[in-house]
Amino acid sequence: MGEPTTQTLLKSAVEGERSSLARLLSKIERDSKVENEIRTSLAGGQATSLVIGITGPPGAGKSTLISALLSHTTASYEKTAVLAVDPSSPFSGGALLGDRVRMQSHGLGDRVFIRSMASRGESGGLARATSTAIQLLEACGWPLILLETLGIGQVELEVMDLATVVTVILNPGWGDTFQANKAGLTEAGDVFVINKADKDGAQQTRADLQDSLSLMHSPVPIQIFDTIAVKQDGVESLWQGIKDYLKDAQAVGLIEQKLLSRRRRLLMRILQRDFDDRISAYWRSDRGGNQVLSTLAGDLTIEALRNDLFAHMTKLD
Ligand SMILES: Nc1nc2c(ncn2[C@@H]2O[C@H](COP(=O)(O)OP(=O)(O)OP(=O)(O)O)[C@@H](O)[C@H]2O)c(=O)[nH]1
Ligand SMILES: [Mg+2]
Repeated sequence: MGEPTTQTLLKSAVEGERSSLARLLSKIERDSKVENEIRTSLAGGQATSLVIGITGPPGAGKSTLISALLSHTTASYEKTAVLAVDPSSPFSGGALLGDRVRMQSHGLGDRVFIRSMASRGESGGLARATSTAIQLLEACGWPLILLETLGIGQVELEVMDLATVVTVILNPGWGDTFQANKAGLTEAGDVFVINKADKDGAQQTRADLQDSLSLMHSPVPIQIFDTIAVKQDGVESLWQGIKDYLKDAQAVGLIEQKLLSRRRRLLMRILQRDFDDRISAYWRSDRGGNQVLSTLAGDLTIEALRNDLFAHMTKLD
């Protein structure tokens, strides 16, 4: 028996077969052709799942907090998928495995699907295939997706594109250590958390954060929550706060706007990827190769090369 095709796997994943979903996620990570095929197959679908982005500096407690949130999220939405972007390879184990065990110690079984993706040096704290992975989870009927971004402590603009709501996790002392990134992180967030509130300085951090947030103009009130994720302290209030944010955002049309912008972004990415593939095909073709050589020799202008590329790229595969 040969390997099942991508379409066979997709059909079975959409019907609810978790192992097919897991295999497809591995395939789209490894192979951009498969990623394109999945995107194309799912292109007509609507963005309906809620994506909660969980971001913040390294070690802030993002994974621990996600783990603590799961019992609440599954009570509200029945099922929750977790996508955690990890700097290492998905096959290397290590910290990633630790995360998984921590998160899976819930006994929530079928109601939780946890997956990590290797960022492989992509900027913005996300892996290349993350948006396709979200699209796939959506098609497979996961109504809520928690997306943990890499804790790089930089502006996490990418996650803003994908998430319906961005939760920024900070720790006491944030005001002192992350001075340079303050503006970026405060801009990115819809809901803020001061985790490790058992440590000194939580009050001061709240004051600092309130200061930075007072400069923002959000159509929806932005709240700050204190949590001690390791003890589940404050986690229920946080979940209520996220739900309140979603309700307020829905009321002013912000959710619809975000879902639409996610669709637009996906569309743009598909076009960009196709465009890149075609440029590469032209570059490798006899015609393109000769035109490039002529340009390098100074016999052809770059403008002429570009015109030739545009004229011939659609004829190549
Ligand atoms: N004291 C205290 N420690 C915490 C709390 N929450 C998490 N930790 C600890 O902080 C460490 C980092 O937690 P993680 O959940 O792995 O943090 P993370 O943000 O996911 O880390 P990266 O993904 O590596 O950026 C772990 O040792 C946790 O046990 C808390 O509320 N209080
Ligand atoms: Mg983590």
